[in-house]
Amino acid sequence: MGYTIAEKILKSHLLDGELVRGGEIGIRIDQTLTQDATGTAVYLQLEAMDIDRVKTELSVAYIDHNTLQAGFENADDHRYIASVAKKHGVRFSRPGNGICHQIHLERFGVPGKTLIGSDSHTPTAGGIGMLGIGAGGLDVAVAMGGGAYYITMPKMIRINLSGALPDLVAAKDVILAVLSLLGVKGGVGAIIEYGGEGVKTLSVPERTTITNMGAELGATTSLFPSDEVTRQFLAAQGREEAFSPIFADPDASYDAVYEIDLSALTPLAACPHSPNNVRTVSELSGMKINQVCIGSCTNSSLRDLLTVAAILKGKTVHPDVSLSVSPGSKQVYTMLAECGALADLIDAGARILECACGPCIGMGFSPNSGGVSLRTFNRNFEARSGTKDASVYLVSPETAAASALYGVFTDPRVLKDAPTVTLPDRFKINDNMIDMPAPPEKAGEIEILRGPNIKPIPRGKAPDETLACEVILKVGDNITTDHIMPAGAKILPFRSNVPKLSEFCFTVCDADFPERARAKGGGIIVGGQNYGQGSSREHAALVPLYLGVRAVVAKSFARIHRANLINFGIVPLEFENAEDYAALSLGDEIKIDGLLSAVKNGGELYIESGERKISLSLSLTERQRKILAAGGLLNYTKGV
Ligand code: MIC
Ligand code: SF4
Repeated sequence: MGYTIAEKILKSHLLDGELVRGGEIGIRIDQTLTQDATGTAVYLQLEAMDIDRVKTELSVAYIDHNTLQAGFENADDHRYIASVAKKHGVRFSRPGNGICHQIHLERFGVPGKTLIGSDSHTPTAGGIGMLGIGAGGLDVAVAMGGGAYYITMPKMIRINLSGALPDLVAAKDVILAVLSLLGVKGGVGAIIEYGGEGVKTLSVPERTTITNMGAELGATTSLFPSDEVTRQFLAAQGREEAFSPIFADPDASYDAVYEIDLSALTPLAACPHSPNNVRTVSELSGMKINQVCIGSCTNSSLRDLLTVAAILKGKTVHPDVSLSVSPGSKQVYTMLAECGALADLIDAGARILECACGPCIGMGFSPNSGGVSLRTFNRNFEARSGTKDASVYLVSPETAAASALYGVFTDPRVLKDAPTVTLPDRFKINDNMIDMPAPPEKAGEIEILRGPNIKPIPRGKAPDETLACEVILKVGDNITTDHIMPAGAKILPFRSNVPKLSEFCFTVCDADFPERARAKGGGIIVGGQNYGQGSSREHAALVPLYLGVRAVVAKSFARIHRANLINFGIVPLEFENAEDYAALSLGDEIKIDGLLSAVKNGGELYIESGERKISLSLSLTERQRKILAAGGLLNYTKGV
């Protein structure tokens, strides 16, 4: 039997286990990336593991999230990351150079290679046939040290594309259609591969919009084949030698196959507060809007911004709308400037932001109270924009630009002329903002620069044999890491300071949670389905650990967050019967007997609450058992 694209890459990188779907495998990682909001924790852990020099083919540290500097904290973090990168053999992309996923694609991605990143949108690289996976920071640190990266061998989902996109219908509409088909849990435990004749009609930036937002399906990653379109893109980046073709074998086996006719798609929007709450733009047409934000790792390519500039050229943004544009990279920004498109954007009234994540992570541009914001981003979770009662809709650059002109939700197909955008034969290449590390013989001379806001990472400890405590929080389904550990301009500066960060933990759901957790000396959290979806931030495990959370009992967990819980010694327990979720309430005293033994050796587990005895399940691989029993991956790696 033939192989899927993912199986071919996994097979050539397999270090441990067998390619049997559902089993645990360890793979060799060729490249890693970090960004600054998760990066300080990654490098603190790299240091804690006594790794002097990274062992990957390439590791890059990007600064793109915390670029707003209203105090010393972010600037100190950047300085720390720059110095630690230089010392340990990591390339450093300076602030202002752009968003990690966009730059990595332009300058470093290689079809057929493996990449893990401490950011959930690392699968963007799948648009050129690179296996990119989002991971917790500690997993990334281990991979930098040359260790294998462990995942459950995913099942394979295939999406066949046919036809071609109509004018003003975009790649964003394709992924929104997939989200409406599969939902935010539809990709959990799976790799999504795109194939079929329609693939050839999509450029690399369009493919990466689709693979980027595959993260919102909960998928391990998404992949396009590496074909002639990929070769041309890499050649235009001056990197043709990085190209190699990769396709799925015709007889590859998939667990599910879906068909999407590109020519039948219409403009779509994800409505508040979930990326899979999808409706057609025509249904929403006429709704008054206050703000439009164009950018993020989903839609900030040259192709996207040239399209937006062409739509806005010679016109004026509606007086009731504030429009921001953040280019994805310095390459995009300079090319927009050189061809005059930047002037068209400025002239139409766009507020141009620096090349960074910006409003996507709540770093500025929060909407007005109760405001309606149309964003070309990938997440519209409650409060993520910085305004709790705002309504955020996720749309294509085409829909965003048309709506910015009219001041209401507008189907871009009303624009008479669809802009024709052709990608250049040669992008403007200048890597002057990506610093080289020091050569190994000079590394000893480099001083690591730490600021007062950079605090040590808390260490986990082995689970108790009998856990007796209280339910200190009960939450519903699809809790995101933005609920657990919110981001935004006020909180992100404390990503290197877990004690300070803990004051904000879960406050979106329950303002009293941090106080209660402290007063009770910790306890357990009860969650619903897909607990911990969204970002890869390990702070969503580290901070609860700091607040004394010893276990989370949920109906099910999202992949990266579950791995992060295990990495920090928090036990991810599942209800054997989902209905038992109703039996536990905030403040209940609970007891779990034999927890440590069950972690080590398996066996039956119950949670006792009053008269009730509720069955739990804890499915762990041998490796995960050892990690949890050691109180987390750092202890396990160091043999503590
Ligand atoms: C996000 O989009 O939520 C982030 C910010 O990029 C996160 C990482 C983080 O929390 O720092 C992600 O997607 O992993
Ligand atoms: Fe940055 Fe937003 Fe992309 Fe996360 S989703 S990496 S915050 S642009």
